[in-house]
Amino acid sequence: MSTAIAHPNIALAKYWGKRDATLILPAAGSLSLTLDVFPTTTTVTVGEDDGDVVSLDGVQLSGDESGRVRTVLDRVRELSGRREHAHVTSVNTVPTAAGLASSAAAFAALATAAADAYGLEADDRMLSRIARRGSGSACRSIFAGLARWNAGDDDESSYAEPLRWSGAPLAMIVAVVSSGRKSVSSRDAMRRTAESSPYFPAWVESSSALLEQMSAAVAEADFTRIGQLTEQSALRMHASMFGAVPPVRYLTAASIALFDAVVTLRASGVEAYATADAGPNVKVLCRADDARNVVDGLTALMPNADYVVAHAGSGSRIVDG
Ligand code: 2P0
Repeated sequence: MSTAIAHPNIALAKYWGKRDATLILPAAGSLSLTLDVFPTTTTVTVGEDDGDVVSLDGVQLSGDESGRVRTVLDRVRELSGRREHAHVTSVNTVPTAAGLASSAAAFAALATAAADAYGLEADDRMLSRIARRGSGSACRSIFAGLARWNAGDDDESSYAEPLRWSGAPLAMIVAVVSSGRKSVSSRDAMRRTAESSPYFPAWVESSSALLEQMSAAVAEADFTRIGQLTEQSALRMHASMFGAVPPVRYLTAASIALFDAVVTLRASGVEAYATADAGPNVKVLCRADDARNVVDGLTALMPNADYVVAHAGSGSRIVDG
C-alpha cells in the first residue's frame, strides 16, 4: 500500500488542445506554478482480486473517470511487468471539476502512489510521463514551483521539468466565484475548440512562441514580463474557445469583472496579473509580499468572491507506505 500527496498547478502559459488524444501529447508546451493549497491524497493498494476499484472522496467512480485511472494503472503495470489489480482511494480538498485543477493534483498523486505500490523504479521524469496519461496538466504537478511541460512528439519526449526561480517568492490568489461543477469537461471543450474554432491554429502557433518568451522571462526572473505573458496566454486561450462551434464560455460576468479589478489594482501600483482556466474562477499572480494588498484590493472591488492565498508548493511525494 502506498500513499502520495500532490497539489494542483495553475498554468501561466496554458495548455489547450492535443496532437494525440491517446498518449495525451499537447499541441503546444505550457508552463505552470504548483500551489501549496488544495492537496489530493491518493492511496494505491495492489493485489486485490476484485478488479480495479476507484473511489474519490468516499464515492466509487465508474465510466470515464475510473477509465482514466485505469489508463494510469495499466501504464504502471506495463512498465513494472506486473498484472495485479489495485484499489485506489483518493481524497480531494478542492471543489472537484470547478476549474481549480483538481485533476492535475489527482493524477500526479495517483502516478506517484501507483509507481511506488507496484515497485516501479521511476524518476520524476518518468512519473511526469505516467501522470500525463491520466490528465495532461498532471505531468506538471509532479514538480514543485515553476514547471515547464515540453510538448514533445512521442510518449518519451512529452514531460514536464522544474524551472529554477531566483526572483522574489510568488503568490497566487485564487478568487472563487463558483464552486459548482463545470458544464463541459476541459477534455471535451479542448476537442471542440481544436475541431471547430478557426482561431485554434493561431492559438497553437502563438502558444509555442509565448512559451519561449515566458521561459526566458523565468530565467531572467522578470516578474513583470511573466505577468504580462500570463494574461495574454489566458485571454488568447479563452478567445480560441469563443470561436468554437458551439462556443465554449467558461468565463462569466464575475470572471471578467475580476480581470477588470486586477487592471484597476495595477493602475493603483499593485503589480498583479489575472488568469483563468476551464471554469469561472480567476487566479491572480503576484509577488508573495504583495499578496495581502492584492486580497484587500480585490475584496474592496469584488466583495462577493472568496479569496484563497496560495504560494509555490511542493511536488508530488510519497507520504506513507
Ligand atoms: C492548463 N487546463 O494548462 C489548462 C488551462 C485548463 C485550462 O490543462 O484532457 O484536465 O486531461 O489532458 O489537463 C485542463 O485540462 O485535460 C488544463 P486532459 P486537463 O492547466
